[in-house]
Amino acid sequence: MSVQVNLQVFIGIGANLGDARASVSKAIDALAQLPDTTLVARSALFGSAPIDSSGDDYVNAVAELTTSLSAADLLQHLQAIELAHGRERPYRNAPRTLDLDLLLYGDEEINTADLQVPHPRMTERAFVLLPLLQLSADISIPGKGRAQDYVAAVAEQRIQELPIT
Ligand code: PH2
Ligand code: MG
Ligand code: MG
Repeated sequence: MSVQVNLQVFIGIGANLGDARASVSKAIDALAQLPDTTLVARSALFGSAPIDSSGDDYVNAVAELTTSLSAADLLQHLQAIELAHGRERPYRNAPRTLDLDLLLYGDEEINTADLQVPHPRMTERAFVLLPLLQLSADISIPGKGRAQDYVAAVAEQRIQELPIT
């Protein structure tokens, strides 16, 4: 008999095309429906200025899951949800209807052609760090240390928590 191991996983969610707020909320609902996966918590929605990107302000959030899916299977599911929301990839960091990034997968470090975990730029981005820290104030990032220690360096990035509507 094989034992199913549930890992704690964090997903970064972003959108800045179409009804971004609705897309992020629907994406969280879709994450809750994934097989062998439980949605544990979700951050508030944040509005943030595009970083190395263009177009409207982004809506960003982070979701915490537990899952027994492999990282590769989880990535496939994330890409399927992106596609279901009309995601196109005309060029790098183009405005997008929905972006789902695997930020943390347990304490694993993964470096394959398709997937790098922890997400390589997560410590440089307020739109990842602030929602992540809402869910887990003392979280550590494998290979990088405490997420909290990176916040001061992103203080100039414009971001605000959006009011609940
Ligand atoms: N995602 C990017 C590039 N730039 N900027 C903001 N504010 N929010 C994002 O989600 C975002 C970005 C690439 O995925
Ligand atoms: Mg991204
Ligand atoms: Mg992405």
